[in-house]
Amino acid sequence: MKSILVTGFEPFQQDVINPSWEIAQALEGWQLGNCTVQAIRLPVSFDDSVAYLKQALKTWQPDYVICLGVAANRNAISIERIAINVNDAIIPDNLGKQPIDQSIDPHGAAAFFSTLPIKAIFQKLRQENIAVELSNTAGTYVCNHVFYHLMSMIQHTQVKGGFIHVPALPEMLDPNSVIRGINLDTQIKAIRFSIETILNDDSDVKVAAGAIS
Ligand code: PCA
Repeated sequence: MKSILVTGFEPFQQDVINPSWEIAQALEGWQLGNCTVQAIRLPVSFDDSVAYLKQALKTWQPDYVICLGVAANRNAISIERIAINVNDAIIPDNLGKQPIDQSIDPHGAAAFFSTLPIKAIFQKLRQENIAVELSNTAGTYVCNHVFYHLMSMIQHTQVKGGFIHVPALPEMLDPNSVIRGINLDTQIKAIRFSIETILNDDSDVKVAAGAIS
C-alpha cells in the first residue's frame, strides 16, 4: 500500500471557511489503485503548521505529499513550482506572529523546487477544462513557509511533494469582485485529477507554462 498525504489549512483573516481544508477532508480515505489519501488540517501559524506537518510525516510515512492552501486573489488552480527561503507576512498569522524579511532557514537553500510532476498536472487539468496555471511564487506567507519546510524535510528521501494553491469559493467573494473563484466540487475534482496524474506517472512532461514577466 502507498499513501498520499493531503494537507489543508484552517480559515484565516475574516473567512470562516478555507477551501483547501474542505478539499483535503473530502479526499480523506479516497483510494486509487493501491494508494490511500490521508488528510490533515494545518493551523495558519508559522510555527505550529510545520510542527503538525512534521508529525504527520512521521505518523503516516507517506509516499507523496500535496500541501494545499487558498490564494483568494487567484482565478485558477495554481500549481506551485518553487518555495523560497523568506517569510514576509503582510498580516499576522492566526497566533499573531508576523515575521518580516526573515529567512525561513538561515542555513538552508535559497529555494526548493516541487518534486511533483507539475507540468503533467497542469496539462491534465487543462485537458479537463479546469482553470489552471503554473505559478512561480507561492507568496511569502504561511503557505510558502510550509512548502519550504516540506521540501526541506523530504529532500533526501524518496518522498515526492509540492504545493497547490486553490482559488476562493464563489460564496467567499464579493459579488462585484473581478475574481470569480471556483466551486468546491470542481476544486475537489482538480485535486483528484492531480493525484491521479501523480500516481500514473512520476515523470513530468515538457509543455510550456512559464511566464515572461
Ligand atoms: N493560504 C495562506 C495561508 C493559509 C492559506 O490557506 C497562504 O497562501 O499563505
